[in-house]
Amino acid sequence: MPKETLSIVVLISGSGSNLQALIDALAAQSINAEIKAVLSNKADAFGLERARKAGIPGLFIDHTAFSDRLGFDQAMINTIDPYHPDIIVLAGFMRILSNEFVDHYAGRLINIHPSLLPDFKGLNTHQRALDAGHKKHGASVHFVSNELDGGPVIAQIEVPVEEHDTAETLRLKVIKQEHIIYPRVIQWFAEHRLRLQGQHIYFDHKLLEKPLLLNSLPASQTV
Ligand code: NHR
Ligand code: GAR
Repeated sequence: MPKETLSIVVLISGSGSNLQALIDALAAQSINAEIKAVLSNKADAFGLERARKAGIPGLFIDHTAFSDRLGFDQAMINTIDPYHPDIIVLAGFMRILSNEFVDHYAGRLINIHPSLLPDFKGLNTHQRALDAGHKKHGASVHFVSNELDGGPVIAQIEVPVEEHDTAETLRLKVIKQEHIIYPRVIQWFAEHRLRLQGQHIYFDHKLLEKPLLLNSLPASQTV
């Protein structure tokens, strides 16, 4: 029996280059998934234009119109739920989500974070990696839990920190890798290879002991 198409809703706040990478991967590869809607808390997010250009509804909810986080999060839930998404993908979404939102989408909510978690949770990760003198930096895809950037990590990709790097050159190196790693993780969801049970990730029905490190794979190969 053929499995149904994975329904995705993407949340953004800005440029949406990760959204674009996903749109492109879905168009180019045989991934059984469809982005149903893109939601932004910023009216001028370029990602909304990317969505509309791809024929995907690009929706805007103004977080400043709500007096508290819960009101905004409830409005997002009310907007997202009619699309019946199998997963919610945070792609440069910059608002911390309430426990109510996270619990509503438990096991279906993922984020890409520009550091090798658990290093450098929160913001300004590239400068902090430089300041700490780390020789390796990168990005992590994780399930969102109620601990900010603290949910179980699915996959990571590393980049070397070189002598000449600045926060901006590091950002560019990392985001290029994000565009490879995020569509690949979403492909695993579409193939039903990933599952969260409590705080444990199962990959191909086996407990994942540590994040999958995708560096070692050539760009063309899928796990
Ligand atoms: N929500 C929960 N509950 N858990 C996580 O792990 C989340 C989350 C919401 C977003 C992305 C995250 C990142 O990858 C993310 C993970 C925004 C902030 C932040 O401080 C921190 C982490 C992340 C996203 N936001 C400020 C706030 O007050 C606003 C900053 C701004 O608007 O520029 O929400 O890094
Ligand atoms: C990405 O580097 C993503 O990892 C990061 O913001 C960028 C979004 O770029 N996310 C966060 O910092 C979340 N707090 P994009 O809009 O071009 O995909």
